[in-house]
Amino acid sequence: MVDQHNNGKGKWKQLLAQVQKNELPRHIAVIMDGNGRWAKKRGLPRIAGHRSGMQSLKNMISFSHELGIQVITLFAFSTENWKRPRWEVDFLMRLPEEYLQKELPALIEKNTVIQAMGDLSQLPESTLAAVENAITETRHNTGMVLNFALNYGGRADILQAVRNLCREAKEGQLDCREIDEALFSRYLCSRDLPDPDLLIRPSGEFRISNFLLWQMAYTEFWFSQVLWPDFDREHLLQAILDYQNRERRFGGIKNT
Ligand code: V0D
Repeated sequence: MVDQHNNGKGKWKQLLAQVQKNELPRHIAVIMDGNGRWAKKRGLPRIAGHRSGMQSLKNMISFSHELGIQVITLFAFSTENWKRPRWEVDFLMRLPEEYLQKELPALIEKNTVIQAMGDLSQLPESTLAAVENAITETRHNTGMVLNFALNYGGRADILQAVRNLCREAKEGQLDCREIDEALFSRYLCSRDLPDPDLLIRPSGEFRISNFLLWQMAYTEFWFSQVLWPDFDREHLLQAILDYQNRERRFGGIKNT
């Protein structure tokens, strides 16, 4: 009888009870990895894994919204992902439209702000149009920020910041001695967002793969073997609890 409380649905409620609501990570970054492997394990085509990963994303977003997370940055497509087979890239590029067609009304209802970062100019026209429309439609919202990294690379981001700084210096709009961390941050494409507090990377990889490099200087990393389509609210709560326990332990000596 007692055991029932620890099964299935009970587990996440137990974890939720341990979470400190006033010390949630403000910004969670996620590398949604392991979709292809999830499909392969089941003898399904890779695209079935991506579709399942999209369901997992929906769940994570709605649970994060309930918890009161302020910003989520999702690594949806990296600059390296163009090297995948053409049919897979084509399929992936249709997902933003598919996702937004179904989810945008509910996201607007929840006061969500949709943002994107990366070199969007290389995206197919219809993908870009759907993303830009979602950004415009949610521009004046004030709730949770969903920031999609599309054709994003951390080094490329740093380089475009350097180029813009150099140009402004050359044009005499900027004195190089003014360049400090705060100023540099404002030239990155994450300029309006706080740095991530927590990075979640499932699927057993222990790398950051050219994701937010400058911005993750002090981020806590949470790695897990779970494949992204299997990532559920229990994993999210576990990641948040691990984050909170580390914050508690290192609270006094952070940023050193
Ligand atoms: C595939 C798991 C939503 C990761 C999630 C183009 C792999 C599903 C979006 C999306 C992808 C992007 C922008 C936006 C709204 C939704 C998405 C890609 C892949 C890469 F404004 N899911 N999703 N984008 N997958």
